[in-house]
Amino acid sequence: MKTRAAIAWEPNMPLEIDLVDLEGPKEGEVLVRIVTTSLCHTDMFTLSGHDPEGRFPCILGHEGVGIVEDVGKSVTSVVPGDHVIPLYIPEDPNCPMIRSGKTNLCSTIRETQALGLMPDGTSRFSYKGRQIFHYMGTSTFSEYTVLPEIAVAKITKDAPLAKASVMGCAVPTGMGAVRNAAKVEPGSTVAVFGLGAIGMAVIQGAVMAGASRIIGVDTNPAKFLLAKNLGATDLVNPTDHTDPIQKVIVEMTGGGVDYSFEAIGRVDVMRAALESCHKGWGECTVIGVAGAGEEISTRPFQLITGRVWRGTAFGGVKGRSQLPGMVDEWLAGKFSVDPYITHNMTHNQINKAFDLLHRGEAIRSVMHY
Ligand code: NAD
Ligand code: AHE
Ligand code: ZN
Repeated sequence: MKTRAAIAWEPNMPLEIDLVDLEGPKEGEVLVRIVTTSLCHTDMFTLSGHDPEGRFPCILGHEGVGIVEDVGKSVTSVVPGDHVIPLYIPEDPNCPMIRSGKTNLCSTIRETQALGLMPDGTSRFSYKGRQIFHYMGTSTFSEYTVLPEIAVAKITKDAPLAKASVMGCAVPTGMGAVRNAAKVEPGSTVAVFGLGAIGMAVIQGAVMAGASRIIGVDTNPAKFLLAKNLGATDLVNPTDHTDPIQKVIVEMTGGGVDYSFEAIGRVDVMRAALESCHKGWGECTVIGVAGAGEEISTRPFQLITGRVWRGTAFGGVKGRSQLPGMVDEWLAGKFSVDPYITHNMTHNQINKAFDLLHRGEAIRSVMHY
């Protein structure tokens, strides 16, 4: 079949909308019609050419929601008509990583996914006979996409598809980082570095966890109003201070925060976030994705004196067994996704979404097919 898709032909070039050939689902795969998709910083990061796993030409997009249109042989868990969220971290109950019970990092199809291919080592996308790579196993910037059955989470049909795309990455990543990685307790102090959608979801998660103080940090003060509305108690712009930001936060909190989160992808800020933590127990969770060749460093003394550095992908959320429950929480009014959606546009306007995110003007742009 043909599908309308935004093709990333090479790094740092605008995406081109065109009709692409898509092969139907093979055994264990499903065909999904994406209804809405939103733009995450990670798509922009890969387009920048700094992602060591970025392969071109490809169809980007990993934050979306859609409807199952067709299923391949042996698919049993979804049927046409089901509403699903594509998962860039699948959940295969037979995967040893999942069976360990210790992680959400399912490894069943990780190798081929990183190569931009389906589990059988081929791509379903092509353009005039030329292979186009998948991206993060999801490629939601195509109206129709093919995914392994283990990479779709079936959600309730009550969830409005016009808004649910942000449940594909931003919300579970930030909230999950608070709940599953840091395990923030009531009364904790929290610092959030980077107030994009991920940082905002950390704030929302920290409020829900009962944090007593939530310090939002961003170099773009345009982000402060939303962060405050979501529950940040303090807002700090590092450029307003001559001291390093970690010194500012340690002074503000009388020794450092209990939990910090880096949601930017800058290794210097990852260090600052660790060093903003309280001696003896402060824990820093890295969420931001840094470019190829980047490394983090600090004085080992920071760790010897009780601070902890950790990271998380997709907030530690297991997509098939836990994400549907988070969607239910949203629908039950435990939190709202509305604040994340600053822009709505058509899929044809996708390059505008990149511009808005790049300029720091959007939290999430939701694109409607
Ligand atoms: P975003 O671009 O919307 O937000 C980043 C924010 O960081 C912006 O508000 C920007 O002003 C701020 N910022 C930039 N430099 C700064 C600095 N030096 N100090 C303070 N603030 C600064 O991005 P996003 O979509 O929220 O994603 C954030 C990061 O999280 C990205 O690196 C993304 O790739 C990553 N991410 C990781 C996961 C995961 O599973 N680990 C999931 C989603 C996104
Ligand atoms: N390909 C990059 C790493 C990118 C990365 O860390 N991706 C996150 C999700 S970001 C979503 O917005 C992730 O899931 N990581 C776990 C995994 O297995 O990829 C690189 O550096 O090679
Ligand atoms: Zn993302």
